[in-house]
Amino acid sequence: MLRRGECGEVLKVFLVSRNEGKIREFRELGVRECVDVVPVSVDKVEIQSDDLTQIALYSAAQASLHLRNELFFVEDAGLYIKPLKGFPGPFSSYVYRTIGVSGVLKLLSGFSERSAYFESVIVLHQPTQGFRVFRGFVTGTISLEARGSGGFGFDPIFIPEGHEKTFAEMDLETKNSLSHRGKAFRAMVDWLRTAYKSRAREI
Ligand code: ITT
Repeated sequence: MLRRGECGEVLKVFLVSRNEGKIREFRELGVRECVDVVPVSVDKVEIQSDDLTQIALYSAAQASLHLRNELFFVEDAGLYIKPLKGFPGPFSSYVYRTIGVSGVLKLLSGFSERSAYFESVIVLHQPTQGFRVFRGFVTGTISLEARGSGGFGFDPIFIPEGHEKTFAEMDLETKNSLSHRGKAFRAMVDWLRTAYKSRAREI
């Protein structure tokens, strides 16, 4: 997928996830940043906690039992809706599977204040150096009805600030340029580039 001629040195990093939407987005983000994001599925239990960082750190620790010598990352993300006091937040995956987009819209019926944000927490594992956390946020509002067929999860009801379309009405590149996930990923890549450059200087 990534050719050396276009990118110079391509960094390869494994992504531990089973979420196809998330994998698609990270792969595209990787192509832009000259990082080959290789999805891998590992048996792990997702703990319940009201803290995304704790969930992601626990997932990364479990994955490291299988991928001890690999550069890999996991991501945990959630949608926080202000008038619902942050719900579903860290429970987004469960809420999406149970009441779904239409259930969330029902909970919000009658609310004129509909502000919300997405948060992404990435935990990077570096062999011999342990874990490092990167975060990204995007603020916006919850639409009055579901719109669009792109993306995944709550994308049809999330309108990022300064835009009129929902994430599900945008193409993958546009969503990635604005999203919580894109911001966390670019922070990780910036850090990796600096870390690898200084290591190369030491050698
Ligand atoms: P993993 O295998 O990577 O853990 P997952 O689906 O369990 O996949 P998360 O716990 O991080 O992933 O996701 C929580 C849920 O939040 C996800 O299932 C979506 O419903 C929602 N979500 C997260 N990021 C989203 C995004 O960019 N757009 C829409 N919904 C999102």
